[in-house]
Amino acid sequence: MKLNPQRTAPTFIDEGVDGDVVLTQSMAIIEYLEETRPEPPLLPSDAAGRARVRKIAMAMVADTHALCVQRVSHHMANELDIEETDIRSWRQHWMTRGLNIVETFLADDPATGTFCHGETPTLADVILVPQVHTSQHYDVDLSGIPTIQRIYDHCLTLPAFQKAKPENQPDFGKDGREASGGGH
Ligand SMILES: N[C@@H](CCC(=O)N[C@@H](CS)C(=O)NCC(=O)O)C(=O)O
Repeated sequence: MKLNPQRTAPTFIDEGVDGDVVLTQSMAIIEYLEETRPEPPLLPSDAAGRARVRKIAMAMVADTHALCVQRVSHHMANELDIEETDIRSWRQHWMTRGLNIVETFLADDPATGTFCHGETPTLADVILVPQVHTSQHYDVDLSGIPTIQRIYDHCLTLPAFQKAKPENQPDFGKDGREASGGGH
């Protein structure tokens, strides 16, 4: 609570010579890492490319993930008496819609490569992979997003993405739920 009054994951602490930097909000953290550890870059060198990468990421972070987090479903269940099956259907609706929109951003755009943007991973892939993982967890129909599926499958062949999987985190399963990434 002291470090992160919003009580969300992640909270990031960077130990610096002038004291700790404590950050929350994944986009702010990733951009901080980009500025403080610029190699390898997670954002393209051109402004239009950076805007495209941020567009893909924000369609997930702001327009999809935010509607499907635990505090939203808890409010629906506990304050609004909405049934679990309806909450599940709400989550599936917004996840399907968000991923379908990102699929239209990616499919047939020459800027899309092996990854969301070109031939190296960017902030867009860093955000997209956990959203696909979460959607699988909630049995979202992923059949209509072949470009995303291709990029997701490729990312998961890379050690950095494998290392970041929820089941490879030290707190995974500690409270009976998936602790990092599956908990939302
Ligand atoms: N926009 C925030 C969202 C943070 C967030 O909601 N994280 C989830 C875990 S993926 C969480 O803490 N859920 C707990 C809850 O909703 O109470 C970010 O990108 O960091």
